[in-house]
Amino acid sequence: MEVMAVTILITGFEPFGGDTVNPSWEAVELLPEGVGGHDIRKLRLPVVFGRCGERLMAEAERLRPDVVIACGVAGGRAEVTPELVAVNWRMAALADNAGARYDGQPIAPEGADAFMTRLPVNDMVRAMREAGLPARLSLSAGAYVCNDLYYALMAAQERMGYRGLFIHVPLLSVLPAGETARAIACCLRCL
Ligand code: PCA
Repeated sequence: MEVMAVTILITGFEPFGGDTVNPSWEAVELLPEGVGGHDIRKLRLPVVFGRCGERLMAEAERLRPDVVIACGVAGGRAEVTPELVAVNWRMAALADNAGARYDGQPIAPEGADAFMTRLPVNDMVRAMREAGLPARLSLSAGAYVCNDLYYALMAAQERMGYRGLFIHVPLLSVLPAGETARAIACCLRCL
């Protein structure tokens, strides 16, 4: 099948919470410059509420990608999990890398309650499983910085003309970075 080659901006996060590496960036870094004919651009983001989305939008304004896929680590998970939903909420016990902590409040008081990705997440999960990789669809990205980024990404989707998605990945002890990179590449080939 002929697929249309697109430009994909893919992001990973810096370490946080006392860790020295973030598996999301380790995996993104391992991706080749091109996957399935698509042009891959990479960006490492700070684990800071608000600022992560601002950085991402600045790069998206510059590159004008067709697709933006943001990745982060989810400590307790055993699978690579495309996230269906971004919610308008900040709530986490852990402070971000700038020391900010939120007990439960909207990201954008006037904004939509939630956004759902329109990328083919079911196909992605199937493709990863067929490649022998652990995968499932997730219905919540939480309410820490990953969800914050996802919300900012999706809130700008129409204006920017890209399609967005967030993918949570496991710890390196659960899935080595090379395997996670292979899983992300499976997702990119579904575009
Ligand atoms: N994971 C965190 C933020 C950065 C990251 O990699 C999260 O799941 O919110």
